[in-house]
Amino acid sequence: MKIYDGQNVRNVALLGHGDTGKTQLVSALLYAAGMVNRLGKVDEGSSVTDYDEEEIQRKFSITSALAHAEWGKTKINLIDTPGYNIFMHETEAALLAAESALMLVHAVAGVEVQTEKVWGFCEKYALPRVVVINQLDRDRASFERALSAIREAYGRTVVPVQLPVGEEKNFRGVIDLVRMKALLYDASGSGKAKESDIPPELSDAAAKAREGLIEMVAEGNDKLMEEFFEKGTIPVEDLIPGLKQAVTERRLYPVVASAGLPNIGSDALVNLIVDYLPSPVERREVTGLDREGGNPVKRKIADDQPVCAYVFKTVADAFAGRVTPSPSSGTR
Ligand SMILES: Nc1nc2c(ncn2[C@@H]2O[C@H](COP(=O)(O)OP(=O)(O)O)[C@@H](O)[C@H]2O)c(=O)[nH]1
Ligand SMILES: [Mg+2]
Repeated sequence: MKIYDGQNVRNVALLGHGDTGKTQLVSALLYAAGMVNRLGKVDEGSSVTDYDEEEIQRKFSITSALAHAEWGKTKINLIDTPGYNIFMHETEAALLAAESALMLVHAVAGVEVQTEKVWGFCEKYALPRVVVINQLDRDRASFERALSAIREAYGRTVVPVQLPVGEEKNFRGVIDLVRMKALLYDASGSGKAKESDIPPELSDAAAKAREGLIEMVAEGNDKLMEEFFEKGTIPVEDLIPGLKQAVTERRLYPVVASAGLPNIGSDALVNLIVDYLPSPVERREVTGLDREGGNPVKRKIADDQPVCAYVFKTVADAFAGRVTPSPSSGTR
């Protein structure tokens, strides 16, 4: 088995209201990362994480499920969770195994009842999160409208790091506001972008959005604030670590544009997970109970510490009996 350093692992839960496209997005990310050889689809019963008969038949997730992607040196464990109210206990249990979350928001429906619920879970477990405005290819989808609903609900620390290129059936890519490049996806559904210049009609909007991002990254970071006042901007080599720090410290919640079904934005999102979301090592320590007296003990999370596991899910398999999936193996 391949061994990864703690700093090269990401445990990411996908959260959101039912039907925001979590299960579809997991399949899209796995395909973009080259982990599976076709783009699995919820509607065809071929998604990677809705594999239970009942889930395939009903076309929604009932339990949380694990899948993993390798991306360069990094192993990304994706935890797909159910979005329906009656299965929320599964979702909450999965969060104990995650250091961060992708919060999916439907580009047509905006903030919904379970969005608020799972946002509350993230607050409870102090999880850094990326807001994914998803299904931007749908009729009546609007990045701007969804974004203002999210900001109205959660405040100005929710800040775009991408803007969509096109919308509804013309949605074809994203602008990376950190590197100021357009990432365009073709109709093949590969999830892999071609990098190009920002389309001229979007350059003003992109420049303005970038300014907003830079200001938020600098806020709460004295060194960057000084640099910002001195130069009127923050160079990209300081912006990247500054943004990572702000995300990890939950001073900033980055927003991205996506559509899992046509697989648009996927490799950009995988890169973002690696670049900006924290590894388990950055969680630093956890509290558990000792075996003798049940007294609370703290354990550092580091590669040189003894193995210590937290079981967040056990499945009863008709053939294999009870199975406890580990993040390193996935459930299938
Ligand atoms: N047009 C479009 N449909 C999508 C997209 N993502 C998911 N869907 C559809 O939305 C429905 C719910 O998707 P699913 O992944 O099961 O949502 P979940 O409940 O959040 O896991 C399914 O019919 C999907 O085919 C997308 O990006 N664009
Ligand atoms: Mg699902």
